[in-house]
Amino acid sequence: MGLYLGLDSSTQSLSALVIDTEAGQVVLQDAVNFGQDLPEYGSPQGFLPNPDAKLRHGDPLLWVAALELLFTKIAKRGFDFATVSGVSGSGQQHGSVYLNQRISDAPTWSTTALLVDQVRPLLSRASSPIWLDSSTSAECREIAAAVGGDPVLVSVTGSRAIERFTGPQIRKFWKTEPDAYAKTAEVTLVSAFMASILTGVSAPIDYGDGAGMNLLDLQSGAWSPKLLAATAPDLAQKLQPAVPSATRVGELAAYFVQRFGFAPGTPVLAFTGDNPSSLVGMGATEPGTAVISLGTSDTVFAAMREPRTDPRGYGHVFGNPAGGFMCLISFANGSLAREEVARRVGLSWPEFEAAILQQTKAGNGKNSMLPYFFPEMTPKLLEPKLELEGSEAFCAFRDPPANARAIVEAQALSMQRHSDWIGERPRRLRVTGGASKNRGILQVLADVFDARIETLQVSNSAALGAALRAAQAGTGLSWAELYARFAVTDSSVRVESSPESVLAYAEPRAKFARKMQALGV
Ligand code: XUL
Repeated sequence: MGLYLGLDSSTQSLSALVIDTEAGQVVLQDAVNFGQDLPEYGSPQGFLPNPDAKLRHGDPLLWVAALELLFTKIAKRGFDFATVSGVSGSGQQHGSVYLNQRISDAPTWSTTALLVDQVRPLLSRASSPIWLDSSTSAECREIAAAVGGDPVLVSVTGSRAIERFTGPQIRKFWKTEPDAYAKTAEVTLVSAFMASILTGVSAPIDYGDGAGMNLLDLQSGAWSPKLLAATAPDLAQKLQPAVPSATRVGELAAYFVQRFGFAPGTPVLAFTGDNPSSLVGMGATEPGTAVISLGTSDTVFAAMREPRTDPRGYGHVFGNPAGGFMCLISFANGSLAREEVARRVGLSWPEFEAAILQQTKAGNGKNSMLPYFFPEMTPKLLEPKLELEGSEAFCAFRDPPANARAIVEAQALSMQRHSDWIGERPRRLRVTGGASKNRGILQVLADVFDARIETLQVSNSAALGAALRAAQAGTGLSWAELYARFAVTDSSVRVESSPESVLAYAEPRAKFARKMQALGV
């Protein structure tokens, strides 16, 4: 029993959550917003702005600075880090960090200098391609061709070659900056990078996040030699091994003990991807509960009863941190697209919610939208594709309520269509992420999926999942015992589908399918 710290390094923020396993309580939550709290890194939305919508890189030093700032902020609140018995975390998936020296071989972090200043000279690439990057189509084709086609990739890794996945990104780095690639001693993921910073040693990559690299052989749990060879030379030497998510990767470096007062020897459990971590935080590591996470990306994921793959090629199979596998479908046009509509029609969030709940009805009076403000990964659209169909005012973004409902209906219809391969139709959906507070969005999801919607009392499921994983390893409590204490549904939120609205979606669903077919996606 004790206190366990979970960290989540996501696209726009780094958050921390501490649970007390004995009291069954979340005792601390805090966060650093990259754009607002660290404006000097020039990343208002968490990544480096680039006029080319296909190019999306983040600054790894920003993530390190955020860690230091977050711990400083928490310490100022009077929290005693010495009470923490274990740490784990999660990171935005697929993003990669390139180091000219393994962290294990780098000098021990000194307490007389800031961490960012000690990490800066270790980078062999100043920026990190992140999951929003879609610039590697050529590399995807090359990797797939080298191993015998996408079906081979799917059978080995659970995914076809995907632009944002790490393997194609590594290949692009090798092709465009061969000297910098040659100087790279270690390639790691955001998750394992953060674990390496905390421990001061090169942390291995877990099966949850490692499966998002187009490199992991899901059956053997090892990097596939064929895929390593198809990706870039000498890659095997630059990667840490892949390990089960429950692996202890080290203990907190002396730096954190001395600067923030953590107890010496505090264990650190492998970090994982934010989605696998949320699977734990939502209490959904057993099959039967599908989760929808509404964040910068929207994702649909669930533990898998039997390994299946998406015939359309958009979905993925990742390691389930509690063992076995999970499926995941990810949509790039999530909150950034909702925010774009709200901005264009001048609605605040409460107004956006009221527009859906009070001013419009299921089916939106035949006003509909293809909601791709940015390149999309599900379905695969390398160029933005925004199409409005309906009244003149709606098409000109002059019907705020209908415009608000249209983006949400399109997102829900897309999530339903692209998760149909999972098999069982979900009767119960657990929804998390910032936008899960919006009852209007929850109602549309309930009606489109014809399912009951639940949310949990703790909304930061990725950080909660990380704290729960650290606690499971530290206390030996079962997942069921931990979920009973922490993955508790919010009884004030029970959104049911309405039969009338469910029927009203038959036509929009068919229309959405026709549009997808016309686009060939
Ligand atoms: C998952 C994905 C996104 C990121 C967001 O495949 O690309 O959900 O993990 O952080």
